[in-house]
Amino acid sequence: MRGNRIVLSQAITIIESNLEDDRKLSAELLEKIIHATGNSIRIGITGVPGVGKSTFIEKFGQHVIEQGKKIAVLTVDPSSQFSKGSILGDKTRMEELSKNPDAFIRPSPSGNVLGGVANRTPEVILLCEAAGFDVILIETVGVGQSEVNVKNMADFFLLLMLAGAGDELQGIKRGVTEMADAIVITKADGDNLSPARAAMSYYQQGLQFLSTNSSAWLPKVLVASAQTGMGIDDVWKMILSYQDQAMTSGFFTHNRSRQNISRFKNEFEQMLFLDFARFKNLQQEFSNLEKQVADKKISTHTAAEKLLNAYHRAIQETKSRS
Ligand SMILES: Nc1nc2c(ncn2[C@@H]2O[C@H](COP(=O)(O)OP(=O)(O)OP(=O)(O)O)[C@@H](O)[C@H]2O)c(=O)[nH]1
Ligand SMILES: [Mg+2]
Repeated sequence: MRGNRIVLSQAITIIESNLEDDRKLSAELLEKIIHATGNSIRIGITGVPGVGKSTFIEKFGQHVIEQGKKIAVLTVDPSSQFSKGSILGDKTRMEELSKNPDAFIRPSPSGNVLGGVANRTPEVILLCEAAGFDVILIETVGVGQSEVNVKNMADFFLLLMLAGAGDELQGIKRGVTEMADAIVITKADGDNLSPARAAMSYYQQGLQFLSTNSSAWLPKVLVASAQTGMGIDDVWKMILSYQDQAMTSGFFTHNRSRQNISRFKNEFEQMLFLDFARFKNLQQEFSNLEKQVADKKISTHTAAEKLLNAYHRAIQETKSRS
């Protein structure tokens, strides 16, 4: 909490660890810092590979630091396949930012986490906040389930896009533009400037018809260049005005509470699942039922009920043994 970045890194490693001792330590750690968390703006950034996310963050991050802020950059990748590329790329693309004492850059853990994207970014965000970082950027690649995850942990969701290609051509999945609080057309420099401006008006028209969520915020479209720095300050000012509006309306707090509740439910589901998984003999029962369901011998509902009963019996048995 005194802002020691080495200690912060070590704490994150503990939070991300699946070792039993570390899980206990994590829980203690989170209890101790919880009162010092939440005092930040959490910004999710997405866009297809190569759109310019890392380069944008390099510029944007430095700009935000110039405004007196401390910024933490976290990345969420759908698979280690992508993260390998990003980590290598990010070392060069966030060179200045990574040297800045007011920035903290942490790539997502490599290696496979059980259940894919089950990483602990929401808790890592809390650690960064407790360490005094007041702008949190969460970068994700525009594929798969990761946008939804990031949307669920961010206050503001930014989609980076290129001019001159439709959503489908850019590989942006349906629904992602609808999730965005703002679209930024990137690489708006050189010959690309006027196509970027054209794309901006195109998307502005499209977004007009989107039903707004309860935040009463109308999604914005901007152009920016990480190369020239054009538009970077506009993006920051826009986010500040969002924060202002969402705080006044109460949406900011409401949205975070909703996110906390959903995280709580997810964690409970995970705990239930892990508790179930400790009974090795239930794995056999699980496979048997799977086969019966596949062969349409029993209904899925009955199979689920049988498994639940077997689980309850297993708990009962451990109790009577102890
Ligand atoms: N002209 C121009 N080129 C840019 C700009 N921003 C990024 N680029 C270039 O676009 C390429 C991809 O940029 P990255 O920042 O690595 O893109 P990314 O979205 O982080 O890519 P992944 O991490 O692989 O998903 C690099 O060669 C950058 O130099 C910009 O504003 N203008
Ligand atoms: Mg990148």
